[in-house]
Amino acid sequence: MNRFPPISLIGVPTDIGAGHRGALMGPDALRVADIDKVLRARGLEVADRGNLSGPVNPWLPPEDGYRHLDGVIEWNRLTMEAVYAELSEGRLPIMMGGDHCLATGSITAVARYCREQGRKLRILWLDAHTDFNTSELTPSGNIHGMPVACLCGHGPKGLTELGGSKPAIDPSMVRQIGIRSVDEGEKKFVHEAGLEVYDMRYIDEFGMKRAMEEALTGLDKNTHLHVSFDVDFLDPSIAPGVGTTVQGGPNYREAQLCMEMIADTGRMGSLDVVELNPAYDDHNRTAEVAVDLVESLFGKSTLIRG
Ligand code: NNH
Ligand code: MN
Ligand code: MN
Ligand code: MN
Repeated sequence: MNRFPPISLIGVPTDIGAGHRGALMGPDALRVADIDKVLRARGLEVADRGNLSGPVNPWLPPEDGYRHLDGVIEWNRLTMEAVYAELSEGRLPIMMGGDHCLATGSITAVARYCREQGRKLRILWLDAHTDFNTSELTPSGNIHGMPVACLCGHGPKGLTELGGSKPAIDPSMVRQIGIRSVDEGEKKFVHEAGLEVYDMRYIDEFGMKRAMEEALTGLDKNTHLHVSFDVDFLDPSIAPGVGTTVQGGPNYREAQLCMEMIADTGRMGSLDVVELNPAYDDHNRTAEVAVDLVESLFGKSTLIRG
């Protein structure tokens, strides 16, 4: 019935790259919201691999433009290995963060797997933020604001060379959706790099449908689609449980449409769900919305037109 490979849930409980504490509880909040059961109910095979274990968050101020660089590198190394292991077994990894710095490890693994398999890679970055800061540009030193830059080769060696000396990805592989908070220097760098951004102004003017049609253009049978879902992509009225809320995000229906259009491609091969922060949530409401949207990524649809 479904066309997805078996799924592996990988919990990565750390907030080492964030500016607020609490995202380390994200994986368990997703479990409490029944992420495994909901996917099994769709006929999918799901294995929960449990949580990775890495260094504690020492909660120190930034040094030379990076907060906790060594710890961030270690957690990303662990994440890369775990995600790569699942892909090599033909499985679809869902990396449950944890903060968004972890997408560096996750996507480095996906990019390596795609290179080895001779597959093309398209990355959908669903986020309020572009995460394209460097140590010179960052206003905070928080590395969760830097993973796209690191993946494109701009950042400290320990993160840019996680998977070898060449950058893991090229900016042309990335489509960013829902963007509405970009730092001044970061904005200039996003333009220089040529990242394709569907910001909230674009979504206001042309709608989520058009944004997603554009972002998904050019996929073919040989394309692996990676979705990096930062929960702060969503409007805070439906998703208060994140460290960095930004007003004016996609509402529930827009977010559903986004996920359903991704599901319709049948190309999703890996997923990150990051930045969920139960310390800021209202009961477990944001985790439940995130799981509901993940369900849609795997084919749940409100479409009855057939
Ligand atoms: N741009 C800000 C910074 O770099 C915020 C990043 N926060 C995020 N990114 N949640 O997705 O500090
Ligand atoms: Mn992010
Ligand atoms: Mn964000
Ligand atoms: Mn549901």
